[in-house]
Amino acid sequence: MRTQFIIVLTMLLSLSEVGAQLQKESFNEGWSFNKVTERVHKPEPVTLPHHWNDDAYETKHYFRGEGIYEKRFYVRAENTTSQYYLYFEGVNSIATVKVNNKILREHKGGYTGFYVNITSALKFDDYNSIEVLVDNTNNNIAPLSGDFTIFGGIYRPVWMINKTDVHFKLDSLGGNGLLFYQDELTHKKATGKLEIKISNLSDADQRLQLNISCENPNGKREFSFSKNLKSVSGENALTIPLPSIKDPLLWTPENPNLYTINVSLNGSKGNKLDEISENIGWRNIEINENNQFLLNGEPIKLMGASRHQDRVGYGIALSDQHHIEDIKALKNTGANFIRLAHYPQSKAVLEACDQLGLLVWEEIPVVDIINNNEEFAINAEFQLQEMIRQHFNHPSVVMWGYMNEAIIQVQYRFKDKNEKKELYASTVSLAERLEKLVKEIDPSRFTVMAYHGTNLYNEIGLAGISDISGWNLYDGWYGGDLSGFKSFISEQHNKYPKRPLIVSEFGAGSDKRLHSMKPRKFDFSMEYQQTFMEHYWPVIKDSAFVMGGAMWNLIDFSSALRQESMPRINNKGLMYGNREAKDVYFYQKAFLNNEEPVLHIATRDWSRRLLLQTDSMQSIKVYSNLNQVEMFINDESLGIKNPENCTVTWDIVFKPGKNKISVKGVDSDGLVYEDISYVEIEIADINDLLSSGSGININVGSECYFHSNASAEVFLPDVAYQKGAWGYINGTAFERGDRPGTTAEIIGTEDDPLFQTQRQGNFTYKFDVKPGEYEVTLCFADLSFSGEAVVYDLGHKKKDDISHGNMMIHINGIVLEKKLIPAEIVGGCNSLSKTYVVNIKDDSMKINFESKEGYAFINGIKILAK
Ligand code: GCB
Repeated sequence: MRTQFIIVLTMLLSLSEVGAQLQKESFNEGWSFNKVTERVHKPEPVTLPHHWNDDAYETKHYFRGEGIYEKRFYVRAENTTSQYYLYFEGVNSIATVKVNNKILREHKGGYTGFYVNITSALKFDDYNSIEVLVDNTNNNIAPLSGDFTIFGGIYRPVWMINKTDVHFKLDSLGGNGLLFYQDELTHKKATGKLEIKISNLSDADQRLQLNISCENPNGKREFSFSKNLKSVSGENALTIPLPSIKDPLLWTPENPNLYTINVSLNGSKGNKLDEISENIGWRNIEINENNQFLLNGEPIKLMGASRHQDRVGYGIALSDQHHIEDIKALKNTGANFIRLAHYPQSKAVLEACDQLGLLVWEEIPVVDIINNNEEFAINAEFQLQEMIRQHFNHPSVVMWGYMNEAIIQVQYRFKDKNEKKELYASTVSLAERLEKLVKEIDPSRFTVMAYHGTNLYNEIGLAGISDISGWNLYDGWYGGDLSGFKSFISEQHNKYPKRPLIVSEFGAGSDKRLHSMKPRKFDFSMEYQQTFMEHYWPVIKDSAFVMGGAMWNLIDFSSALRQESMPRINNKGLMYGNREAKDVYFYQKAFLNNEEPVLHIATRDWSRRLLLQTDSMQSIKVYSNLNQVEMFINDESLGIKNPENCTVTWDIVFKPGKNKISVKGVDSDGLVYEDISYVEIEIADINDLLSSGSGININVGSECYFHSNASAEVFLPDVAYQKGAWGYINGTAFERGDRPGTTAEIIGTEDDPLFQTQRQGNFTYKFDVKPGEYEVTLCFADLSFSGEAVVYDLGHKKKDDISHGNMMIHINGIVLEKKLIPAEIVGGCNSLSKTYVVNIKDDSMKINFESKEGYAFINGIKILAK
């Protein structure tokens, strides 16, 4: 035992002799977590990062409340350490940190990191306890609401940082003591300076030495120098000009050249006290008189996407690798721009943007609802200061945002004119404060705000406060049509030609279960999202006055309040929540990526197709940035075509069964590329469907094919009756305004899209089946109850015409229902499926729906032969 002790001791001594010093260690292990509800104490063991809102994927009433994280940890008295800090990378939303029952810090803001010096509360050579009370209730700090889930928890890593009394200052804004300022930059020369803050927590003044060195992207030392200084007890700040660098390698998205600055702090005996190493980049950013963004003097159109930070299965408790994977996926599309919506994101994200070359718009979560009070405003300022302080040194960041759609709630939710006026005015004055603050702390970057598509922003004087005006535009999705996009931005430019304009959002939802040969606005088909994106990107590219665009959104993300086709998920992603790319991802890639050849058969989202006879000709789309593409079906050439707008289509009649689609493309150097995909085709024939046991399933009221994950059934688009087949006679498909169906969530089913459309009136469905026994399932949801409107859904109208459809249903004269009122059985917007077994003696089956009160309706039909 004794010998072992001596060996360990010798190892420790020899480690410190070679200068090894523990600087920080993870503090993520061994916690217990307990929700503070009804005072029930049921702690569960957790490892950080952790969040408590898995329920946000299930219900819009996800838990917003308090949670307590606790742990015990041992602290040894050490010579090398005298100050102990905890660094929390992110806790949503309010954190109160207590060590050994002493409150050391309260931090308000869920998306920025913070330090806590815990030294004064520690017991040495003993166990200590820590308790972090976390609160994600709606608490008068931004965000109060938004189209994203406000997950609660200590959801980013925590570190224990060991320091001596004298160290680089870990400040109350989460700064690490080092700021880099670029002064002058040309292709020939780069100059800059460092602002260094040192905390001397000892009582005495100290003689110190700073050693500063810099390596270029190739690892070559650019300079190295030392500086002696005397630090007084307390705070010390100094600004140190850096030696100029000759022929600097500039940072650009194509060549994200990073220089590393190393700063170490030594005591009078040459002992190392602290060190920091930061990556910096040399780049100039300007906006010219044509409102173009210039990087290093060259115009660059900013094109990319926004990104939220959650991931299915993990919520927001992500690993650095998770973050990096997302940023790589965006870079891979050829994007040069990312909007970190709607809040500051993890250090790993910013580092990845620096390293991969993405220009960043980062913003604070002042979105949606803005409280008109001083506490809210002061916290917004604080979050802004923290964000800028913490991410200041990242060359990728080029603009700071501080508001998103700041008047949307006031516009739609408030009725009183005077109240509206007051709230508009207070929003403008908050914007002016935030704008001023950015300009004070970081005049080197631009400010930006995102508005939704209304001139109100101009009228109330909010537009134009920031350097850049961002417009979130959804023409052809929530409202209007695709052409409205160009008209809107042109109108803005004509009215305000001096305002730099960026399209801060544009996107359309898509659900892998929905496919359409006639894609239309708000049908959530994969195909409409493609149509939408194929329209917007060229307009952005071709409109010289537009600085750029960030599509909405890189990945489907969690938004617990959202309903639509996939409740709880905003499905406007280029990628699914599991990070699989949708076909539309390759359109964006073909459109933006000039470096890498793209050749992608856009059939991956829909590889098994049960088709109506009338749809047996399929338009097969290929996304490519190559000049020529040759299509082969089952190895037979269909000829060569030239993509336009990175898109080329062939109309193909497939043979039933598995079909091989292959394409070859040639680039300008004559290199040949290939892509292969398989589609499985079945043509819906009434007899085949019934005899094979698949049955005839109809997605009533919709032009979309619906693939149910829940039942593995395919529901065919609703069609008018044709002899020898099936279909409706009379009635009308339910449209809400100019969109199909409702966006309200349907309770009691996962097949929301099936139940969200219906046929209404007095109508019949006729099936030309042979006599025999059939199982008929009728799927109902009374949609006259509108569900709760979500404010982002600008086209959603509240519905008051409650009808409580009351209907009589009979099949070939047999009465199935005399007086069926689905809403009375299950409630409005709830699913009700009823199955009836009937014996058909005639040559066709006719299901009659007759209104008794309100209107008769049906949302889905399934017919199976017994
Ligand atoms: C917006 C909002 C964003 C929403 C998006 C949408 O304009 O800024 O937070 O998620 O629209 O999908 O509706």
